[in-house]
Parts: sequence; structure tokens; C-alpha cells
Amino acid sequence: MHKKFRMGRELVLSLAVFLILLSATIWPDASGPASAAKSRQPLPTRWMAGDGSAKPVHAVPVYTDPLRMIPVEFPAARALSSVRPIATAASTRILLVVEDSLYASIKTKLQRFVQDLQKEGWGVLVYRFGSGTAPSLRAYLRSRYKEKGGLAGALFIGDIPYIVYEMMQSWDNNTSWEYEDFPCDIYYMDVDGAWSDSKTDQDVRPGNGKYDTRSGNLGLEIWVGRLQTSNLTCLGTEAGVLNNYFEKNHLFRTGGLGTAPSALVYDDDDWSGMGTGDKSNMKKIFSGVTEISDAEKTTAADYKTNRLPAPLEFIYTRSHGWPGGHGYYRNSKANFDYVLCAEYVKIVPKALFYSFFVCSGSDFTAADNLGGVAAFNQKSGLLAYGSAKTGGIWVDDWFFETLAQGGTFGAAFVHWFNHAQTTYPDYAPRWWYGMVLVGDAALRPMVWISGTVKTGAGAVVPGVTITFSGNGGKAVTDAQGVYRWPVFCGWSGTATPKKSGTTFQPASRSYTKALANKTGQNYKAVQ
Ligand SMILES: [Ca+2]
Ligand SMILES: [Ca+2]
Ligand SMILES: [Ca+2]
Repeated sequence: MHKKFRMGRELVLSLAVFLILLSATIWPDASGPASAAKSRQPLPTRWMAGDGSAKPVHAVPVYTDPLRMIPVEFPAARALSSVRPIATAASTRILLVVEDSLYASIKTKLQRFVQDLQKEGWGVLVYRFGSGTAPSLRAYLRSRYKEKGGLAGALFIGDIPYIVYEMMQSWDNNTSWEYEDFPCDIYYMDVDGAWSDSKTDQDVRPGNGKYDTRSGNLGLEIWVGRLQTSNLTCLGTEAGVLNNYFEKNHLFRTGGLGTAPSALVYDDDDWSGMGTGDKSNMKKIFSGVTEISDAEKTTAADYKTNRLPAPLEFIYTRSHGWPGGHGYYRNSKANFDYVLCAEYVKIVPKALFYSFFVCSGSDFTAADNLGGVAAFNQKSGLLAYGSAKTGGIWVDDWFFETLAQGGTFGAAFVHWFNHAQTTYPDYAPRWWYGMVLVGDAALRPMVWISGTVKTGAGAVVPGVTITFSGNGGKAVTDAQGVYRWPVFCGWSGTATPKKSGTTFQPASRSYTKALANKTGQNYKAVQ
């Protein structure tokens, strides 16, 4: 451990508390041309462990080449809609990298998952990962990205190699320094930058297997979602948890999973000032947003009793914690109570999507980690994003504006990261290099438009095609004359029914910012 840090641990903590008291909720910022609201960084997320554990040093995982990528061919499904609602979407191809030894036990559900993706318009490349190092896998991603069809993102299913990154960081304008290492998936998302293990900087060492230096094109080219369940033993076996996940995923993509499209913003004391901005971001994709950021109203008891069981689709929270859970202050920060991962398992929240601004909450190498438990929980949970180190997402206007245009969580992540890194290059390493996407990053929040087509006499009309403009896809009424169709949250456009020899009243329906499910979207058929 670094000498200065070892000697100064108490001093650093005291100083941090002093500065917190002194500076309200934000550090002054010395740089940046952006607006005043954006030119300040939040207080850092801190490791606060309910089990009293200390932040670990990450061992460097060992992998061996050659890279063995074994192609999998499934029968292809026909696209029913398009995944290209935003003009900036560069590619509609996704690469699935599946741990070879896991493949046989998840094959059936995996095939249906691939077909669900194809129905949305994705071109899906599926490979069993037999062996290889992280650099070899990254080179492979780069080569697929550079092909004509490009690559939007990759999903790593099972135990797929990761790297460890290390850095010295200061959260107090270079007054004190601390060492941190962490698993880093940004490594794979930046397919063409130069990454090396070459730096000497206090505790950071060259040649120790931990990356420490980036140069070249720092922008992210693709997104990576990690579906690693081998260490989520509180939920079940590795294959069992994955099969359950694919079941939930299929239900969501076919309308059988999800509640009222509503969201929660829950920012604890140190980030009370961010609640308004976070709510306004969330309002870009959901109409029903509950924001709680009053310091005394954000408590672990309230979160567990009133929030986790509520019919929320997206939970967005800022709190201190560690991989085993997170917590909230009360009584003017005299008390700090935890929400443990085990409680997520016990409560089974209804939420599908989580943003965890929680120190190390998304360290996917930790047993039963928060991001993994939330995303792979039994009956709910599809995607969590957060940090595998201290830090977490902010200036996420860029994130939500992508979701509001129909971008996936993966696309939102890349768009946000690149803007944030360019705008705040000095902040990016300590704040955002640990950010990871846990789960299927090809998802996007959806709302459902549904109704029935009947004649004036009340007879149901099957086989009516209803086309949703702007690459929204086509629904067809079933034998009961009913249709139900997903559009992304925030979609605007027109739905137009069509059947040979038939006219409809109304002839079409227009939608402006669909932020909630719409039922009763009926048409009368005149034949
Ligand atoms: Ca190193
Ligand atoms: Ca790059
Ligand atoms: Ca609180």
C-alpha cells in the first residue's frame, strides 16, 4: 500500500468529512467550459461495507491463448421491427460471446434470445468462447467492428476474460491520493485505443499485469454487456440463473414482463442537490417519476419498505455502498443503514432497470455483487449499470437523451461516456473507467400500445396490419382482433391500420412522446 495513504488514512477521512461540511454537496471545479450546473463534480461515492470488509486488491486473472471462437448457427428469425430509430446508430450487429463450457446448458433459451434479437432487427453473431486472453478477444472485437457491417456491441455470457486497471486518484484537488484497482470493461468498448501496463506512479507499477495507461483514440466504439452469473450463488447455479434471465428477457420482449412504466429517483444526502436534474432526465422516458432526495426522507427503511416492492420499472439511486449492498443516511448523517444484496433477493423488487451510483456496487468479480443480483434477480431485473470502483455516472443528460430517441442502454452508455470523457477528460478516469453494463445492453425501455379492431356490428377483425412509423415495426391483430405492440419510451409517430378491402376509423392514430402504456387504441373496420 502506498506510504502516504497508509500514514494518512485517518487524516484523509477527517479531511473528507471536513470538506463535506465545508462545501455543501459539491466540490468546486477548476476546469471546463461547460455551464455552471455541469462544471462541478459531485461528492465521490465511498466504500461503506455492511460486513465491515475493506476494499480488496484485485488479483490479475490468468488466461491463455490461442483465441478459440467457435461459431454457432441458429435458424434465423425474420425481423418484425427495426432497431435503428436513431440516425446515429452506426451498426445493427451484435456479437454474443458465450463461454464454451456453459453453452450446452443454456443453448435452448439462448437460441430463443437470439431470435428475439433478430425479430427486433439485429444481426446477431454467436460464438462459443473456447479460450483466449483479454487482448486477443479485444483484437477480435476490433476486427468485427472494422468489417463492413460494423458492430454495435457485444454481450459476454458466462465467465469471459476481464482486465484489471489500476490508478492513483485524488478527490480533493490533489491534496491526498489513494490507490485503486478494478475490473474494467471500458477496455473492450474502446476497441482501437492503446492500452498498456507501463506506468510508474506511487503504487501503480509497470509490468504487474494491471493496465494503467491509455492513449490514442480514447472514444468508445462499441458497448459491452456482461452476463456473468458464476459468482451469483445467492440466486442459484450459473446456468440456472442465466436460463431464468433469458426467460425474463423473453417475457419482457414479448410484453409479459413489466409494470406501469414508472421510475424512482432516490438520491441520498450527499447528492440531494442532484435530485431535480436526475428527475428531469428520467422524465425524458417515463411519465411517472417519483423523486426523493430530501436528506431525511431517503432512508434504508423507506427504500426497503416503500420503494423496492413498488411497481417501478427503473430505479435510479445515488448512495454509498460496496458490492454487498448500499445504504442511506438519516438523522443528519448520524446514522447509516444498509440495504443488502440479500434483501434484494428476499424482497424481489419489480424493477427491470437499475442505475447504481454506488461505490464498487457493480464490481462483477465480487461474489453476489449488487449490480448482478439486481439484474439477475428471480422474477425481475434485466439490466443494471454502475461502477466497479469508486465513482459513478453523472452528466447523464447524454445517457437519457439517447434512450429518449430509442437508443439501447448500450448506445446510451457509449454516447454518454464519449461526451463525458471529452468534456471532462481530467475526471474521466477516476469517475468513469469502472463503469460497466450488467445484463443485456441491447434492451431499451419500452411502452406498449394495444387495442382491438372490430366492425360496426362488433365482430372482431383478425389479420389487420398496424404499421408504426419511424421504424416502429408492424403489429398484426390476432384471432380476437387484438394487437399489442412495443415502442420505445419517448417514441413519436403514427400508427396506421391496413387490410385489403377495408377502411378504418380512425384512419390512423398519432402519438407524441409515448411515455406510458396506451390501451384502448381501437379501430373500427368498415368492410
Ligand atoms: Ca500496471
Ligand atoms: Ca477508441
Ligand atoms: Ca438520507
